[in-house]
Amino acid sequence: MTRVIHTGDTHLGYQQYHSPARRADFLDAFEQVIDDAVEMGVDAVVHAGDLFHDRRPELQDLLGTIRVLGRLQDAEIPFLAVVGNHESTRGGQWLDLFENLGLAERLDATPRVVGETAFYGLDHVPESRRDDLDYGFESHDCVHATLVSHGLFTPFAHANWDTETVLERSNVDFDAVLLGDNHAPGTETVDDTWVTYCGSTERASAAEEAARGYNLVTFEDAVDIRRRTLDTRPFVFVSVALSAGEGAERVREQLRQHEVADAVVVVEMTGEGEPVTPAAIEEFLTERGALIARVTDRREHETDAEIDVSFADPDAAVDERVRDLGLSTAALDVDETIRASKTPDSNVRDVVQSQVSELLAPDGDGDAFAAAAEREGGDDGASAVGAASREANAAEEAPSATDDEPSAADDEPSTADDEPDAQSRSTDAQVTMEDF
Ligand SMILES: [Mn+2]
Repeated sequence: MTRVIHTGDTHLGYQQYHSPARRADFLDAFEQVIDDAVEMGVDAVVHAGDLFHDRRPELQDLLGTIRVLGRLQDAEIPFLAVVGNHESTRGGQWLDLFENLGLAERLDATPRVVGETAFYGLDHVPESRRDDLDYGFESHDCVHATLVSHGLFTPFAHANWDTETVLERSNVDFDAVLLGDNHAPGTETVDDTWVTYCGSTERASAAEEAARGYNLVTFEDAVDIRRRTLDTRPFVFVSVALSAGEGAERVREQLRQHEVADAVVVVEMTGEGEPVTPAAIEEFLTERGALIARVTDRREHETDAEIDVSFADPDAAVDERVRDLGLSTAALDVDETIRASKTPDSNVRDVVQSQVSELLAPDGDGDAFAAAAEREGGDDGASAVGAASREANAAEEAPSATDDEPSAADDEPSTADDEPDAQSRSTDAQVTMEDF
């Protein structure tokens, strides 16, 4: 018998809504998973990618991660992981650092045996490089075998990676495939193999309304997958339908019926009625103790029906567009500096200027200005899946390049204004993507 926790998409370091408290929430959720692992005495914790929110976790995120993983190490529970799309870098992976510290093990094409089960890893591989994969794994002599991977696999929403093909082409017969990337949990069977997403451990976007959690997976005669929920930051979702003549007072009246203390409160206004200033409603909520308040007035947008964008998550639309552009590393770095939440708006201009100056310096990385398509051209066709996926990750610079999930986006819109935060910030910084 082998019993493991299957978690993923922990997105450590994500300062959602520019809130340090939210950043701490992501670490807290991860720590709860580790607490449970120690308490239950599981045989391993399996992490299916996106340990970090982006490619540049900061010292406080690394220290927090080391502290939490250290607790698992004290309990002698291995932490087995693959690299996700958000955290993937060109050089070494952050996971390699933890492996060097003895705090984690990177899964690959070689079996990592835990009890009666062989665990294999397949890092996230960008769509354009999947044809290179031969899904060759070293053989094992265990009762069970499991593949851990990160990507949007069928038959789940937003899928672009065919699970049936993976299973058919793999030379190992897997009992289960433990996945990350899709933040919505779900379990299905494909050709008699269990395929499951554990979901994210904190709400990485307001689209993730359902409770967050992880999977407890037991390999015995059969595979048993159970879901456990986590006690995360309360999110309060309120939709107020206004009738003719109604306005801000009606919205406040509805909101008074909700417990908003310490919560992230996401409000939408629909219907008709008088103009309402979202900022005033947000202030009303923060005065009542809400940690974060975001109010969207959907009434203004109801005539824009033909536009295929959800205003609840404009950053998802921006991510999709960025992916399509096939930008250079330099451009993606600029995009991350502008749009990610960690660089204060007032510093964006200076940070971008120094990033670009470094790259342009005589000893700088001139390749950073090559577009994604050019970078991929140098592939020498690695055959082993582990090597191929590591190389693919090494060449893949876009944390969101193949990420279709709505939750992949950064911050929520802060007002009813349909301009994502990024728009105004990039204007402030006087930098556009065309400059790169
Ligand atoms: Mn993710």
